[in-house]
Amino acid sequence: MERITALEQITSQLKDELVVCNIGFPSRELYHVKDSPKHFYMMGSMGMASSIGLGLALSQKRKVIVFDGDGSLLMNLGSLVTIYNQSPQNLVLVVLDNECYGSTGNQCTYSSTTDLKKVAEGVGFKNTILYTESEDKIDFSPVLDMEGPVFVHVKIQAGNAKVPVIPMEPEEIKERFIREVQGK
Ligand SMILES: Cc1ncc(C[n+]2csc(CCOP(=O)(O)OP(=O)(O)O)c2C)c(N)n1
Ligand SMILES: [Mg+2]
Repeated sequence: MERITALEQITSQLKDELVVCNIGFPSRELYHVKDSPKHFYMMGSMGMASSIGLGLALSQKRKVIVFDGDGSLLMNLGSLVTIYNQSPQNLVLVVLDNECYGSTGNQCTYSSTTDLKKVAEGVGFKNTILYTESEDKIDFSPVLDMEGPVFVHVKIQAGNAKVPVIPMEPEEIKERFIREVQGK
Protein backbone atom coordinates (compact mmCIF):
# COMPACT_ATOMS: atom_id res chain seq x y z
CA MET A 1 0.00 0.00 0.00
CA GLU A 2 1.14 3.53 -0.75
CA ARG A 3 1.35 6.11 2.05
CA ILE A 4 -1.39 8.28 0.52
CA THR A 5 -3.75 5.29 0.44
CA ALA A 6 -3.02 4.47 4.08
CA LEU A 7 -3.68 8.12 5.04
CA GLU A 8 -6.89 8.20 3.01
CA GLN A 9 -8.20 4.94 4.46
CA ILE A 10 -7.40 5.79 8.06
CA THR A 11 -8.68 9.38 7.99
CA SER A 12 -11.92 8.30 6.30
CA GLN A 13 -12.63 6.25 9.47
CA LEU A 14 -11.98 9.14 11.88
CA LYS A 15 -14.68 11.34 13.39
CA ASP A 16 -13.81 13.91 16.04
CA GLU A 17 -10.15 12.97 16.53
CA LEU A 18 -7.36 15.55 16.36
CA VAL A 19 -4.55 14.67 13.94
CA VAL A 20 -0.87 15.60 14.11
CA CYS A 21 0.98 14.74 10.90
CA ASN A 22 4.68 14.38 10.20
CA ILE A 23 6.66 16.87 8.10
CA GLY A 24 7.10 16.48 4.36
CA PHE A 25 5.09 14.34 1.99
CA PRO A 26 2.91 12.73 4.70
CA SER A 27 1.42 16.18 5.47
CA ARG A 28 1.17 17.11 1.80
CA GLU A 29 -0.61 13.85 1.03
CA LEU A 30 -2.94 14.18 4.02
CA TYR A 31 -3.85 17.75 3.00
CA HIS A 32 -4.53 16.49 -0.52
CA VAL A 33 -6.81 13.59 0.51
CA LYS A 34 -8.60 15.56 3.20
CA ASP A 35 -7.99 18.92 4.82
CA SER A 36 -9.57 19.81 8.16
CA PRO A 37 -9.08 22.30 11.00
CA LYS A 38 -8.60 19.13 13.08
CA HIS A 39 -5.29 18.54 11.26
CA PHE A 40 -2.00 19.95 12.46
CA TYR A 41 0.55 19.66 9.66
CA MET A 42 3.84 19.68 11.53
CA MET A 43 6.16 21.60 9.20
CA GLY A 44 9.18 21.63 11.46
CA SER A 45 11.68 19.18 12.79
CA MET A 46 11.65 15.44 12.22
CA GLY A 47 10.78 13.52 15.38
CA MET A 48 8.52 16.15 16.89
CA ALA A 49 5.11 14.85 15.76
CA SER A 50 4.99 12.19 18.49
CA SER A 51 6.08 14.66 21.20
CA ILE A 52 3.55 17.29 20.07
CA GLY A 53 0.88 14.57 19.98
CA LEU A 54 1.78 13.51 23.51
CA GLY A 55 1.51 17.07 24.85
CA LEU A 56 -1.79 17.54 23.07
CA ALA A 57 -3.21 14.26 24.39
CA LEU A 58 -2.22 15.12 27.95
CA SER A 59 -3.65 18.63 27.81
CA GLN A 60 -7.20 17.90 26.62
CA LYS A 61 -9.68 15.01 26.35
CA ARG A 62 -10.16 14.46 22.62
CA LYS A 63 -8.45 11.50 20.98
CA VAL A 64 -5.21 12.36 19.20
CA ILE A 65 -3.92 10.46 16.18
CA VAL A 66 -0.28 11.05 15.27
CA PHE A 67 0.99 10.10 11.82
CA ASP A 68 4.74 9.67 12.20
CA GLY A 69 7.44 8.31 9.91
CA ASP A 70 9.97 5.57 10.60
CA GLY A 71 12.90 7.97 10.11
CA SER A 72 11.34 10.57 12.36
CA LEU A 73 10.49 8.13 15.12
CA LEU A 74 14.03 6.75 14.99
CA MET A 75 15.32 10.32 15.34
CA ASN A 76 13.34 10.80 18.57
CA LEU A 77 13.05 7.25 19.90
CA GLY A 78 13.01 8.53 23.49
CA SER A 79 9.54 9.85 22.73
CA LEU A 80 8.22 6.27 22.85
CA VAL A 81 9.54 5.87 26.40
CA THR A 82 7.95 9.16 27.48
CA ILE A 83 4.63 8.29 25.83
CA TYR A 84 4.54 4.88 27.49
CA ASN A 85 5.34 6.26 30.92
CA GLN A 86 2.92 9.20 30.65
CA SER A 87 0.38 6.67 29.31
CA PRO A 88 -2.26 8.95 27.71
CA GLN A 89 -5.39 6.86 27.09
CA ASN A 90 -6.38 9.15 24.20
CA LEU A 91 -3.21 8.84 22.10
CA VAL A 92 -2.71 6.70 19.00
CA LEU A 93 0.75 6.76 17.40
CA VAL A 94 0.64 5.57 13.79
CA VAL A 95 4.03 4.95 12.21
CA LEU A 96 3.90 4.96 8.42
CA ASP A 97 6.98 2.82 7.83
CA ASN A 98 8.43 2.87 4.31
CA GLU A 99 11.90 1.93 5.59
CA CYS A 100 13.29 5.21 4.24
CA TYR A 101 13.41 9.00 4.45
CA GLY A 102 10.75 9.12 1.77
CA SER A 103 10.27 12.88 1.70
CA THR A 104 13.91 13.59 0.92
CA GLY A 105 14.72 10.94 -1.68
CA ASN A 106 14.17 7.47 -0.19
CA GLN A 107 17.47 7.13 1.66
CA CYS A 108 17.24 3.93 3.76
CA THR A 109 16.55 3.99 7.50
CA TYR A 110 17.19 1.06 9.83
CA SER A 111 13.53 0.09 10.17
CA SER A 112 14.04 -2.79 7.71
CA THR A 113 16.17 -4.53 10.32
CA THR A 114 14.91 -2.96 13.55
CA ASP A 115 11.24 -3.86 14.04
CA LEU A 116 9.59 -0.70 15.41
CA LYS A 117 6.55 -2.57 16.76
CA LYS A 118 8.86 -4.84 18.76
CA VAL A 119 10.68 -1.74 20.01
CA ALA A 120 7.35 -0.28 21.20
CA GLU A 121 6.48 -3.58 22.90
CA GLY A 122 9.91 -3.64 24.54
CA VAL A 123 9.30 -0.13 25.85
CA GLY A 124 6.09 -1.42 27.44
CA PHE A 125 3.25 -0.61 25.01
CA LYS A 126 0.41 -3.08 25.71
CA ASN A 127 -1.66 -2.21 22.68
CA THR A 128 0.18 -2.55 19.39
CA ILE A 129 -1.07 -3.53 15.96
CA LEU A 130 0.58 -4.24 12.60
CA TYR A 131 -0.81 -3.64 9.12
CA THR A 132 1.46 -5.32 6.59
CA GLU A 133 2.45 -3.93 3.21
CA SER A 134 0.30 -6.44 1.31
CA GLU A 135 -2.92 -5.31 3.01
CA ASP A 136 -5.41 -3.58 0.61
CA LYS A 137 -7.75 -2.34 3.32
CA ILE A 138 -6.94 -0.89 6.72
CA ASP A 139 -9.78 -1.57 9.15
CA PHE A 140 -8.95 1.02 11.80
CA SER A 141 -11.90 0.24 14.09
CA PRO A 142 -9.93 -2.13 16.39
CA VAL A 143 -7.41 0.67 16.95
CA LEU A 144 -10.11 3.19 17.79
CA ASP A 145 -11.60 0.75 20.30
CA MET A 146 -8.28 0.16 22.09
CA GLU A 147 -7.25 2.06 25.19
CA GLY A 148 -4.25 4.27 24.53
CA PRO A 149 -1.48 4.72 24.18
CA VAL A 150 -1.71 2.57 21.05
CA PHE A 151 1.22 1.91 18.72
CA VAL A 152 0.14 1.25 15.14
CA HIS A 153 2.77 -0.02 12.72
CA VAL A 154 1.77 0.40 9.09
CA LYS A 155 4.24 -1.03 6.59
CA ILE A 156 3.95 0.91 3.33
CA GLN A 157 5.67 1.08 -0.05
CA ALA A 158 8.36 3.69 -0.60
CA GLY A 159 7.40 6.61 -2.83
CA ASN A 160 5.50 9.87 -2.63
CA ALA A 161 2.31 10.89 -4.40
CA LYS A 162 2.60 13.77 -6.86
CA VAL A 163 0.81 16.34 -4.74
CA PRO A 164 1.59 20.05 -4.37
CA VAL A 165 2.86 21.78 -1.26
CA ILE A 166 0.26 22.89 1.29
CA PRO A 167 -0.93 26.38 0.34
CA MET A 168 -1.08 27.58 3.95
CA GLU A 169 1.54 29.29 6.07
CA PRO A 170 2.67 27.38 9.19
CA GLU A 171 1.23 30.17 11.40
CA GLU A 172 -2.16 29.80 9.71
CA ILE A 173 -2.11 26.03 10.25
CA LYS A 174 -1.16 26.49 13.90
CA GLU A 175 -3.76 29.18 14.62
CA ARG A 176 -6.57 27.27 12.88
CA PHE A 177 -5.65 24.16 14.86
CA ILE A 178 -5.51 26.03 18.20
CA ARG A 179 -9.00 27.45 17.54
CA GLU A 180 -10.26 23.92 16.85
CA VAL A 181 -8.69 22.54 20.05
CA GLN A 182 -10.08 25.42 22.11
CA GLY A 183 -13.52 24.95 20.54
CA LYS A 184 -13.65 28.53 19.21
C1 LIG B 1 15.87 17.28 12.27
C2 LIG B 1 15.55 17.22 10.81
N1 LIG B 1 16.44 16.66 9.96
C3 LIG B 1 16.15 16.60 8.64
C4 LIG B 1 14.98 17.12 8.14
C5 LIG B 1 14.69 17.04 6.64
N2 LIG B 1 13.65 16.03 6.39
C6 LIG B 1 12.34 16.37 6.28
S1 LIG B 1 11.35 15.03 6.06
C7 LIG B 1 12.67 13.98 6.07
C8 LIG B 1 12.48 12.50 5.92
C9 LIG B 1 11.47 11.96 6.91
O1 LIG B 1 11.46 10.53 6.88
P1 LIG B 1 10.34 9.72 7.62
O2 LIG B 1 10.11 10.25 8.97
O3 LIG B 1 10.65 8.27 7.51
O4 LIG B 1 9.03 10.08 6.78
P2 LIG B 1 8.68 9.75 5.23
O5 LIG B 1 9.03 10.98 4.47
O6 LIG B 1 9.47 8.55 4.83
O7 LIG B 1 7.22 9.47 5.25
C10 LIG B 1 13.88 14.67 6.25
C11 LIG B 1 15.23 14.05 6.26
C12 LIG B 1 14.09 17.70 9.07
N3 LIG B 1 12.92 18.22 8.69
N4 LIG B 1 14.39 17.72 10.40
MG1 LIG C 1 9.88 6.92 6.16
